[in-house]
Amino acid sequence: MKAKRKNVIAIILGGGQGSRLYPLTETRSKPAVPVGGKYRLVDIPISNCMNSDIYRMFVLTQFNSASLNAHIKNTYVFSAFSQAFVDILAAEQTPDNPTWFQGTADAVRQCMPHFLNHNFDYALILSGDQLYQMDFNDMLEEHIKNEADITIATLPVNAKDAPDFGILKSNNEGCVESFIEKPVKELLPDWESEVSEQMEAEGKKYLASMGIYIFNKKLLVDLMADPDTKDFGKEIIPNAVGNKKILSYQYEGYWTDIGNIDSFFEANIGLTEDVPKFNLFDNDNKIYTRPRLLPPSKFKNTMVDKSLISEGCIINAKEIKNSVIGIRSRIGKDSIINSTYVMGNDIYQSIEDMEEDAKENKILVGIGEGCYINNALVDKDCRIGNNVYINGGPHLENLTTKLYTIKDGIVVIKKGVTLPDNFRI
Ligand code: ADQ
Ligand code: ADP
Repeated sequence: MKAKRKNVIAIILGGGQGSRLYPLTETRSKPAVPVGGKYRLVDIPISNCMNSDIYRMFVLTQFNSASLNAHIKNTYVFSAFSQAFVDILAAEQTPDNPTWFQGTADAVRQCMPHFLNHNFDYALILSGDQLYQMDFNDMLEEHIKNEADITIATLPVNAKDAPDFGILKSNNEGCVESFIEKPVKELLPDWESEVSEQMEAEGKKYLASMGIYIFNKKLLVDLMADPDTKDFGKEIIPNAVGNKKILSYQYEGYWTDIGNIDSFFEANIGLTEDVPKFNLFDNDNKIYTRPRLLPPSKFKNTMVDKSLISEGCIINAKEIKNSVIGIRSRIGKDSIINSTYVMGNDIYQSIEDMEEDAKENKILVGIGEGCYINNALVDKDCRIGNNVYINGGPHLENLTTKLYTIKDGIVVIKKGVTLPDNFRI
């Protein structure tokens, strides 16, 4: 049976305070964080919805930012004759709700009046910080066929990763019989599930919630009536086990959470692999983003290996290896960039601007000459001088300064900062 797709709305949980992605979320909301050189985090769930023919989407975010607004407004422009939309719902103070979203369920609760302005039978609830390509139609079809109240997408994981997730057990019919949010290591032996032979061979014996849920509308409305439940993982799902029919929809494709600096870095650099697990070159599962109509990138004397170079770059670097270079990047001669994600720039500096900056001894936007940058994330619009040396790695302690942060050996240069000539990290 084909799901009635017109009856689905997607609710994308765009992020709480985003503290795990700090400092990338210092000045922007999490959905607006640039990923893969030319995309933003929010493009991933939106593209998955569009590829699944789901065209009514809400993005829930703790705070609204100009860049998120501009990105959504300029990207997801649909025909006036379609019902498609992407609406940003930011936490707002109303007489009834004086506070920010207190958790994922609270975010959905506070936005319920907006959802109820639309006709729908099913709500698809998605996280905003995951990298995956999934057709939600199969999941919807299973949900409808099995007459479930709630369906949770699940993924087999190993014992090391299991404590980071909601872990569940299901019966032979795939119905969830028990659920525990982020179990401590000691509890794990009780939570093994039967998984496919391949997953078993990889040691992935625990079924993790991917934080992707389908709810029947009436149930969602009922559950949201209780103001004491703040989170899906901590309260809504555990409370529903045993009372409601919850289906586990098992998925074995590539899926990764990119909610912290380490996983965000890995996911971006992972795109440079020979056959990346996340495929940007898939015609049937396109990742959409803003068409910026930028000129082609140009190079001079550069050796580029295993890297993604976005549009509109001017690159005179000596070497770029295992790196993702974002839109409008400028990299000076003799510089070496290794295992780094350079997010790029919001604007080009005109020749006049550059001359003006040079007169005032101001460092130009981009990366200067003779730099060495390794294991780093360089946020947008930085001005990095000449002969700057940044060598991230496990030898560095965690640290936060005004200009940069070091987390798990990854150096994150903050948005828009200036690093003077000869600066060393
Ligand atoms: P977590 O990812 O740890 O676990 P949570 O922090 O609640 O759960 O975040 C879920 C999503 O909602 C994220 O995209 C986050 O940015 C967003 N979010 C969080 N607070 C928000 C708020 N106040 N307003 C808007 N959006 C908010 C969850 C489940 C686990 C499951 C993992 C899978 O609870 O059971 O295993 O997801 O990643
Ligand atoms: P992105 O390409 O990363 O989506 P935008 O092109 O939307 O970024 O630009 C990001 C910010 O930079 C926006 O606030 C936009 O108004 C600003 N901006 C873009 N181009 C220029 C420009 N030529 N001059 C000044 N500001 C600009």
